[in-house]
Amino acid sequence: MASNGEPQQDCLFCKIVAGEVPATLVRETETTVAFRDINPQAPTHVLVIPKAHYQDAASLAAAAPQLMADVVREAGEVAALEKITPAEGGGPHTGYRVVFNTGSGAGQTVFHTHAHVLGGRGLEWPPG
Ligand code: D5M
Repeated sequence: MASNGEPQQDCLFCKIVAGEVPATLVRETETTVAFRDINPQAPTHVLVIPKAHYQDAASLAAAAPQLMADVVREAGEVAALEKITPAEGGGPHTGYRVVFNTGSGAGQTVFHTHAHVLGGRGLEWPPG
């Protein structure tokens, strides 16, 4: 699929950006949207996406590094909103993980870059 920043007709997350598919929004900026994952894997499980369509994190970083920076910064803003940053006291359920699944072999199912922001419970390492 093209990965040039243009909306893709058959892309679920482009449809969320366009308001054609409902989502539970957490934050929105000029360039990004953050919404709750429909199948949460942790008490906080929010997806941060660029509004522009790029198929994965690496292609986004290569084509539009400032936009990638926006996504990563927004992941931190979401964590702060959800009170799961280490600054919240370093208890057992602070600290969070930002994950970009890249490629179907790594579990990527939606080919519009998204950062999973996961937290609110203990997170094991290595991940499965
Ligand atoms: O992550 C894709 C994620 O997208 C997966 O965790 C489910 C989530 N998802 C799928 N459809 C929706 C809608 N409609 N709203 C919110 N979240 C959704 P991946 O890394 O590609 O497997």
